[in-house]
Amino acid sequence: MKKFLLISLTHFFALASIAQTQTHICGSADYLNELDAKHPGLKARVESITDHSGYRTRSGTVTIPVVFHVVYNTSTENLANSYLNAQIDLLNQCFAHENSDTGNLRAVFKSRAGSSKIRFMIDQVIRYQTTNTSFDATTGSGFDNSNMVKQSGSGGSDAVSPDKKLNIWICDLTKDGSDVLIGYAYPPAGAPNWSAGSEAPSPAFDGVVIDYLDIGGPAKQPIGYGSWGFRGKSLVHEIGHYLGLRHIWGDDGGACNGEPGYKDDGITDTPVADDKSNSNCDKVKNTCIEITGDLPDMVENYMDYSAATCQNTFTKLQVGAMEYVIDNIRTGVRVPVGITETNEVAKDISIYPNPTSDIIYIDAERVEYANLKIIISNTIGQIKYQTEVSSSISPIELSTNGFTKGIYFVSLQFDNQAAITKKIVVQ
Ligand SMILES: [Ca+2]
Ligand SMILES: [Ca+2]
Ligand SMILES: [Ca+2]
Ligand SMILES: [Zn+2]
Repeated sequence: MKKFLLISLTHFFALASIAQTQTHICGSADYLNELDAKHPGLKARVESITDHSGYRTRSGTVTIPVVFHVVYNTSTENLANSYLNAQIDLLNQCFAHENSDTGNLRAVFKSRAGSSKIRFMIDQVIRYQTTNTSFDATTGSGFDNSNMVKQSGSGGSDAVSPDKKLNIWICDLTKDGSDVLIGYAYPPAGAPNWSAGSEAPSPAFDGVVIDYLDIGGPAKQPIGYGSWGFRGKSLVHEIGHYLGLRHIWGDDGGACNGEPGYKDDGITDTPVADDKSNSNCDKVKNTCIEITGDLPDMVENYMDYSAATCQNTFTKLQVGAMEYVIDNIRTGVRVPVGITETNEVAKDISIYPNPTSDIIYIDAERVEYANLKIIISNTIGQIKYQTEVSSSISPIELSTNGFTKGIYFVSLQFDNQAAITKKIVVQ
């Protein structure tokens, strides 16, 4: 018991000292430590299993609908849609390994870089002004204070269909102006490499909580954008957890293979590492010697605590593990009915907010076309609105004023070729 308590305290001291240098911190390992403190020995039972899913189990793209809950106290925290769009773009680039900084990956890891078939689109944006000035995770017990952001009765916003959508709560996680924790996520129940009980305490808490300071991407830099590393990469890391990935150093407090207390991340193509990187980009370090094919520590990996400027890659087997989770565990998390998942064009388009009351935006920026015909029809096929726009307009803004409440279908026809239909709800 004392040993585990010591581990927990040590971790908190580390958090406190790292906070001063504003490092990339995620809470998921802390959650494991907390569970361990509550149930001594649980952490030790974390399985070390070899990845069994292989690379690229998917032939088609799967698109995850994202519900952004912007829970703000000040107007600064009420991030504009441009930040959310930029973040979604960055997610899609990073999960496809098409992000602009992939070239920074060292040659020795190039053959291990994975490109997933997982994409993201905004399903809806919920904005709620709270009287809570911070949801920092160091106040109170465990994540109780942070998880208040997920409860309408506690100054937060309730999850929307967490079995079907990825809920992401954006809020102030700072404490006294410092970032002690940037985000956290729960793996799903039954995820390989995680012990029982690591999942969210209830389905209503499933999803990701992330600091408003690190939402954005190249098209709209996060507010906290600075030299040390906010780049919108924290959400890539947290969604890695949501899809079952562990930290590459195994959350074992600094052990290497063969040493007492060693834990593996369960992914064979991420090199063994003793401990987390300290928010830097040390491409020289090789903390653990692997018996065969020894490699340096992979600081470019999203599941390290290296600087965001350093991170640019998931490995092939990490991709395989995430696709395994989306296809076998989080099987309900898919684009809603009305969206053609297999359509290669569909993944590059987002329509938001959805549901809407008076306006929709169509973001088709990533599709190459000259002219786009837009037709909005109701459920019995009556055309309520149609227009044609050129590719120079993005996002496309359409008013739904005058639409009676209900379900509509938005058909998008690009240059008289690819056509997709997406469902929207006017409320
Ligand atoms: Ca590994
Ligand atoms: Ca380790
Ligand atoms: Ca090594
Ligand atoms: Zn993490």
